[in-house]
Amino acid sequence: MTELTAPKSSVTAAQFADEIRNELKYTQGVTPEQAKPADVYVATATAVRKHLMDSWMKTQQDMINGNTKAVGYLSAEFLMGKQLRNALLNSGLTDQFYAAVKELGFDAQEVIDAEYEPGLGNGGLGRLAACFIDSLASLGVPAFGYGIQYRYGIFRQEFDEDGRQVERPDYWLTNEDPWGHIDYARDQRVNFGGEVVEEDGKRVWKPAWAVRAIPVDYMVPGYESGRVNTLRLWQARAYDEFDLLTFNKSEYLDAVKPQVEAENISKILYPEDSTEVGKELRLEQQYFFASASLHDAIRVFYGDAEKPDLTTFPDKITFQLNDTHPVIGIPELMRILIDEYGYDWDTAWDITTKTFNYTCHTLLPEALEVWPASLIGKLLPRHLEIIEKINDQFMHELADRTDDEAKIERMRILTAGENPSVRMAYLASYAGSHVNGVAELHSQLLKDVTLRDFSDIYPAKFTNVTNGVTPRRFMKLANPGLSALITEGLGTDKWLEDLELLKNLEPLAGDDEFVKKFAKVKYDNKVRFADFAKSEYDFDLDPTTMFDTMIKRLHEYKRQALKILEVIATYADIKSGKVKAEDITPRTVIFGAKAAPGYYLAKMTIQLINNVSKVINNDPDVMGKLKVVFPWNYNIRVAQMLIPATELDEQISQAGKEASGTSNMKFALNGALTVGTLDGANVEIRERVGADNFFLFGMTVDEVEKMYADGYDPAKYYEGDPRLKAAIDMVADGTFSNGDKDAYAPLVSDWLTKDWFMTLADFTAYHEIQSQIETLYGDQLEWNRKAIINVANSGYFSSDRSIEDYLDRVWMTGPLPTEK
Ligand code: 8GP
Repeated sequence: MTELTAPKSSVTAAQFADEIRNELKYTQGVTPEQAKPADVYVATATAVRKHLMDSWMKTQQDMINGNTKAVGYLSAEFLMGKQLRNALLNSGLTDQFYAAVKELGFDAQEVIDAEYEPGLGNGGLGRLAACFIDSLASLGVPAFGYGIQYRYGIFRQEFDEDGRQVERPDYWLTNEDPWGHIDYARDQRVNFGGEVVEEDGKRVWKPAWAVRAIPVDYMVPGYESGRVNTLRLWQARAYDEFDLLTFNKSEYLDAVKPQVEAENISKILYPEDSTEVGKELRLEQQYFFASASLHDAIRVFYGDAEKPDLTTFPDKITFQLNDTHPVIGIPELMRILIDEYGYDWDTAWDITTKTFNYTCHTLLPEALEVWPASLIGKLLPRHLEIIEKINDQFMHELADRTDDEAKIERMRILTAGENPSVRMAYLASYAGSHVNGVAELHSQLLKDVTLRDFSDIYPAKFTNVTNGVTPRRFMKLANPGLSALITEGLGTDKWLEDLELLKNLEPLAGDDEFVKKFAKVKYDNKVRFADFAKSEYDFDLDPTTMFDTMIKRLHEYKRQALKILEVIATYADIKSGKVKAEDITPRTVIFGAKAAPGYYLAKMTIQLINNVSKVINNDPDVMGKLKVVFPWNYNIRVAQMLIPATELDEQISQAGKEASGTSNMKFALNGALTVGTLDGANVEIRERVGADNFFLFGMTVDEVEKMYADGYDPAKYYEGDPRLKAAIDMVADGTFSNGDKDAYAPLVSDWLTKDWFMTLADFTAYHEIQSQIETLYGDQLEWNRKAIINVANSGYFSSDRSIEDYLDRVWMTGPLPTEK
């Protein structure tokens, strides 16, 4: 057997430079003199891929020939971030790259910048999927990420003159994509529409149209594991045969229509929008990638065998359903087993239920997908029949287990009545082996509230796996300064593979010299971000002010409104003379957020923040004391710059609404202190770093529930806190809209009459905690000690640990054997 690739590559810088030259010549057709940074980027990426090729092929061979169950991570989103530096790091070629590029006469940063960031995800769920496949490869677990290669990812965000969000298309594939290998030979046919007929006593699906699914393969190199997994993203293409008939009748436009429609399936990432339902194209996307991926896995493990023994399928691979988007894969596997391979229902059911597990990522009931049965029937008539049968079987099973008819009725997968619909979360909870939430509190709330009936009947299915983040990207790549200091402090860099080793930093929080070094790293990161913000956005940031950051999707439940109202209240305090500008801690408040294109109040909140920023940043009364900036188009690249520079991290959602959060973990690991509610993973972060090192405020889940039950009246809080009143009045009186009192009327009216997420009720507590924060910030040594304690105790939040939990609790598998 061949050896795995050595972790640290033995290639020299000179050799690597030759490889890049070679790619420039034979792939790009340019001399180094003619080459542009973009050419060098493509050439380097191509060279790195070649380095990974042996490990990639060997990992696949070991997986196919061995007995280690693989993991299939089915996800509609993979928010990968840029690949070059990560691939260099994981293949041990970083130093060689910098030296080689220099030798070739290029600026490494320009080469890195030539890569366009793919935005194939909306936010937390998509980034989590990317962290997970990194960890799977780093742990040496054989795995596939399966998703869609969208032609357009999440929109590029701009702000217009009035501060409004403008969505622009994201042309990420206009340039070369050296990482993705289009594998035409391993395409899959995905059928749609038509009808089901009875033939020889069998139900036979006669589809009306089909799409060709072509895999685009991305290598997923593990960090020093010698393993390289695959991210397989499907592209939709039309079949030529479709237009021929019409074309022959010389109706050209009609002839290409099906082509265009077929290719639309992978054209665009659906905007995250909890209010949006019934999108036919979205269901097409879901089925498209679920079906192609399941067929692909069968091909990978059983080749072209005509009668494979698919009862062994669950021993070959276990599929994780990343939220409800791939849940249509459940009836699809049933259909494949019964219709394509001739298994009986019970055997198919046994295989299917052993194959799937389901992760839920939300607590918002409106975010749980529900499809009209009529739509499923139109696009996937055979699947609707199968879902009906699953539902019947389920109803019988429930009748055996409980006498509670109301409960049975509540649990229907297929709702009763005139316009039935299919609840995808229920289908997944019934058919999946395991169901998990993404933080302890979230999993508890799933059991107690969202999926309560299911956890009553099937308690053993329910488990928790707290999210995590990859330290390779979010520490080593994002924060080289802190990474070097940690390695110095620990005397080893093994923490990148075993993040719990950070615990050993804790004693250093008592060492003033170390604390000062840590503070210096943070300051340098602030300077770095200020430089970036200047060149990228033309912002002037003062790195001696506190960097206070809130980055996440713009959503009412996350409560960016709470933050901006507190900023406005402080501004109002100074303007009215209640507080002297010199008495406040100078702060730079940084927001990053995209709002779903159709989310009216979220977009208005963006506009408000932008206009508050305009007014405050230009007011000499607060200059140097308070500044608000909103870098547009927040993405992974911005996150990697901003998180290491942040001192105060805002995690201020209404308790019981944020499933987990993952930026909270990234911040703690990069030495920011958190101000947060008892929500999502904040709870666990606080437990680990200690209550003294976390700024807790706000109502708890129980208090929130009680307030809903008692009837919540936001106006009472407006009247009760003069600072809050002053802030809201300022929004209403046109201060941030050139005197236009109507500009924010819908927002103001929502706050005063509805305020579903209780921003107003938590406002006073939020202000009080901010005062404590300012006091502590005055003692820089103490502040930084606490920041170090945060870093030291956050090793648990590595995605490596999350994956180990999935391996033990859900997937029941592990790494491929290594050969020594
Ligand atoms: C997010 C949760 O909101 C966040 O708390 C959690 O950290 C993250 O998932 C990873 O678990 N949920 C989503 O991003 C989400 O539901 N996205 C919708 C597009 C489905």
